[in-house]
Amino acid sequence: TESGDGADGKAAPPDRNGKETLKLGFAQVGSESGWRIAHTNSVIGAAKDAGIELLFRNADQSQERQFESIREFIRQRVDVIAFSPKTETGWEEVLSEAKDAGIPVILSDREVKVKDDSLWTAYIGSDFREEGRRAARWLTEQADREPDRVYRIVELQGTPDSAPALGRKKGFEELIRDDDRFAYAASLEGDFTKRSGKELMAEALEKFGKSIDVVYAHNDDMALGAIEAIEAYGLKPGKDILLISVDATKSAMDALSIGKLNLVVECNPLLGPQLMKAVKDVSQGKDLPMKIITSEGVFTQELVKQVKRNREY
Ligand code: GYE
Repeated sequence: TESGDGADGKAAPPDRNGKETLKLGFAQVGSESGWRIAHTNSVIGAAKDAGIELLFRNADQSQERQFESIREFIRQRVDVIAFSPKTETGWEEVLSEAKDAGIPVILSDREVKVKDDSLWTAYIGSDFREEGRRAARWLTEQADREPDRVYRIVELQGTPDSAPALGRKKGFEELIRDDDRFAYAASLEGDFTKRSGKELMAEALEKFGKSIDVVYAHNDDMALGAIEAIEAYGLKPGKDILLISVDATKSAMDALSIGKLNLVVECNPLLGPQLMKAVKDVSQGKDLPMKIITSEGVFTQELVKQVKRNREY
C-alpha cells in the first residue's frame, strides 16, 4: 500500500537497500570477569565487522543502570536493543516500553523471567543448567573411583538471581542431591568477581578448614580467587581441595594445566557474530528462533594439554 503498511495493519519492515546503517544499542551488565571482557570485545568487534552502528553502555553490575541505558536506546530510536540482563527478574516495565516503541530486544548470554515472552525476541547464549550438570557429572565420576568417601562441597555462587547462577546451581544439585556421597558445607552468594571468590573462600576456610573437599565455583574468576585463599590458608588447591569452575578463560586453563584447578566447564563468550546476524535478520523481518544455544564441552587436566594454548580469551 502507499502508506507502506502491511495488509494486516502492521508496519512493514523498513526497506533499507543497504543505504541506512543499522543501529544497535547494547546494555552490557558489567566488567566483572574475564568472560565478560571477552564478550564485550566480541560484541564490539563483530559490530564493526558487520557495519552495524553500536551504542555500547556498561552498567557496572547495576540493574538500574541497565534500565537507564535501555531507555536511552528507546529515545535514540535504535533499530534493535540487545543486553545481558544482570538478573532474571524485574524487566517487565522497561521491556514493555521497548515493545511499545516497536524495538525488538535480543538477550545476549543471560535470560530473563517475564510473564509475557513476547517482550523479547531471541536469546543467544548457553544452557547454564547443563553446565551445572556437567560439573556434577565429573564429580560423581571422581567419587566412583573412591568408594566410601564423602565429599563436602563449598559452592561459590554467581550474582544472585542471575540466569547463570540459578542454572549452574540447579543443574549441579540435580545430580548430587540424592547421592549421600555428597554434602554441602556451604553455598555462598558471590558476584562472579575474583575478589568475591577469594573473600568467600577465606570465610569458608575459617569455618570449615580442612574438612572441605570440593569447591564448585560458578565462574573462573571466583575459582581463581578461591585458589589464592586456599594457598594463603596453607593448603594445595587441586590436591587438598578439588576445584571445579565454569567459563574456560585463558587464566583458568593455565591454572588447570598446572594442576590448581581440576575441571573447567566451557561457556563460550564469543557471541558477537551470532548477535549481529540476528540483528540483521530481525531488521529484515525474518523470524528468529527463540533460543540459539551455544555448543560447549568440558576441560580436564588431561584434556587441557591437547587444546591449543593460544586461546582468544
Ligand atoms: O559465566 C561469568 C560472567 O553471563 C555467562 O557472567 C555469563 C557469566 C559468566 O560474569 O563469568
